[in-house]
Amino acid sequence: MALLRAIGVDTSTDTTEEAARRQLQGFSMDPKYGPLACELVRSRALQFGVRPPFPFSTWLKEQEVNGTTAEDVMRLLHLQPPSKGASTSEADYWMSLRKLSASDAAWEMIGQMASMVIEEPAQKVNTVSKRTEDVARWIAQSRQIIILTGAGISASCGIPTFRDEGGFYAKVAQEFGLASPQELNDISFFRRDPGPWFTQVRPFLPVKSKPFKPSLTHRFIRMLEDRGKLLHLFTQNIDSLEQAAGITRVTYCHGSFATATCMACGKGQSGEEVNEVIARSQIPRCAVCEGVMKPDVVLFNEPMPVGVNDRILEHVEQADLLLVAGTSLNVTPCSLIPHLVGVSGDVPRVLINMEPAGKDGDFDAFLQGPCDEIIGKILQHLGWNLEA
Ligand code: BV8
Ligand code: ZN
Repeated sequence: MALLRAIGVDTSTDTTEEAARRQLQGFSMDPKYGPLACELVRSRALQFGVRPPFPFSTWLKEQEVNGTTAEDVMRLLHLQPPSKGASTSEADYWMSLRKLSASDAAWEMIGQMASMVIEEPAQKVNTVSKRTEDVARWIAQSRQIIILTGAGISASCGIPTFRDEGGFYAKVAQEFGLASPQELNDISFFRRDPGPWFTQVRPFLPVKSKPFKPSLTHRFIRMLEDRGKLLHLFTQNIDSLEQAAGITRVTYCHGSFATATCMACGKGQSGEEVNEVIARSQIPRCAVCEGVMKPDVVLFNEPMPVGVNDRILEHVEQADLLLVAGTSLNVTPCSLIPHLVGVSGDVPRVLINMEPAGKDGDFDAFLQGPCDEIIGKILQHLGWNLEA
């Protein structure tokens, strides 16, 4: 009876111990299910988050009798399968598995080993590979689209991304000899020495003499707004290209260079003049107290701009589609948006990115590649005109 309960069989009606035994015996004699009985029970137990109700050695014996290879046994257990060409033989792996099966805590040990092995890839594993047609259909049917963007959507405008190989952070790390370039983007580092941060932001500073042009992806978002389909854009970017594209339903989650604030007396100022000073390789100073003027972009361990978290929570409930583009989803709270939208369970969530991103289960579709290219295809399917 306990065994039946452990695998989620309803035993609340008058099942006797004897009847339960008969049910299990019938199951084990079934020519189709019997030879896999242990594996079927183990996977049910896994679904219910409980320990399989028999020793690991019993399960392993069944696998051995069925002629399963060590590689497949490891895969079933979510352990690292033996790499091809490794000198360890099939017999060696079986020996290790048998040794493990001698322990009473074998299931617990396997659980721990599996989470150590799958934790990192599981964060990056994505999802159903849908076709652009499917995503275009979702867009056509939606009226409340939430979009989350990151540096990848400005890559085609000549602005470096942060974490890609050869990206912005790699250059910064090299230039300033830092183990972690993130350190330099931390507010405490800026307070100690603002110079390096001003040096590193110079390449993508929005200044009149060197205006960047919005990408096709920016213009597509504007088009969604014009067509009454954009509920809200949450951008992590600080290049102000949303403004250049004329998008108004937007939250600059990590602030922007549009304004600046004195670190000493709190006086605010428009960013235009401040940005010109930074572009001339100088440190901008407050007209009142000579304190350092910091552009209102959010550094690590600085609070989010007032209202951002509330706006996220308010909009995730109203969305009928989520599009995420050009972000590695490494930074909270924006990285939580896919999960938050997913809570309702019936809103499609799409990732358009060069590489997988986010946590397992964050997305229903992953369109891999340069976002302008993918958006171009989506536009074709929608029959909407936007010059490349
Ligand atoms: C806050 C600003 C309350 C300026 C940036 C420990 C665990 C978990 C969280 C935390 C923790 N300790 C602290 C935190 C919170 C912290 C955080 O998330 N840290 C992480 C990194 C561990 N967050 C904060 O501090 C935030 N504040 O939460 O307040 C609080 C306070 C204290 C402690 C706790 C809570 C503030 C975050 C502000 C971040 N600001 N910098 C500057 O850098 O100079 S971060 C930086 O990352 C940029 O701003 C950027 O917007 C952001 C996100 O990066 P992405 O846009 O995703 O760029 P990335 O390069 O990573 O990826 C680009 C992607 O595009 C890649 O995937 C690539 O494949 C793809 N791509 C490239 N080309 C294309 C493409 N895709 C499509 N097409 C292409 N063509
Ligand atoms: Zn001041």
